[in-house]
Amino acid sequence: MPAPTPFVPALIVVDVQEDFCPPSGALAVPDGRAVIPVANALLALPFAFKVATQDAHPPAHVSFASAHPGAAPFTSSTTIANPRNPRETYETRLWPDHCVDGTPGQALAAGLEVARVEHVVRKGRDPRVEMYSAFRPPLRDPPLPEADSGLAEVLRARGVTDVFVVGLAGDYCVRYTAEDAAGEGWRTYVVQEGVRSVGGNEAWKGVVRELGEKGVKVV
Ligand code: VGL
Ligand code: ZN
Repeated sequence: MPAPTPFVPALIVVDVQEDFCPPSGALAVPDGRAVIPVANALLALPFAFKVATQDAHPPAHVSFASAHPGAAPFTSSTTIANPRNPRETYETRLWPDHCVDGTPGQALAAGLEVARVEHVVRKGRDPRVEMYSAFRPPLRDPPLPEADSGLAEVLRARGVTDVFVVGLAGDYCVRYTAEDAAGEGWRTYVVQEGVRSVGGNEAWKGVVRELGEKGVKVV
């Protein structure tokens, strides 16, 4: 008989934080609080490893509209360059100030069962770059090791084979976290009931297609 395929599943709960939850969050995702019971139900299951991520920005982070004169949150964007290679750039949307160090909005959302979380990743800490993915910023030519979260190494050290993702926001941090996980070679699943998006259901439908193209299964 062939050896059974190893199955070592990890759960990543992405950015379930007060600032992404209505009604009070600075960058409230529509219906965002609805992901909390789903995340809690998954956290109660015997995943081999349970991770939560936290968007954790310093004041005046490059993704804040307030850091760019004349820019408006949600509607403006800016070009971010790789600090080591001015020719590598990407466009990113600008946001209200959110998840700022030392503010209550950065906290994991009330009611999330954080006691079951074994590892917390704080991301977006480098003031120069946006980082939606829980793994690393999109600037990779050359990569910026100081902005890498180290999560890939932690998952590899645990022998993880499969990654399950839920959280906020589906069209930003969930999406790029799942794409990077699949790109690292893990079988990757997004549990749709546990996701809400900045752009609502319409935005999420488009993301589902793109995730499929990157090898991520939406379940
Ligand atoms: C996120 C926008 C800005 C997210 C983080 O967690 O999806 N979105 N920062
Ligand atoms: Zn952010």
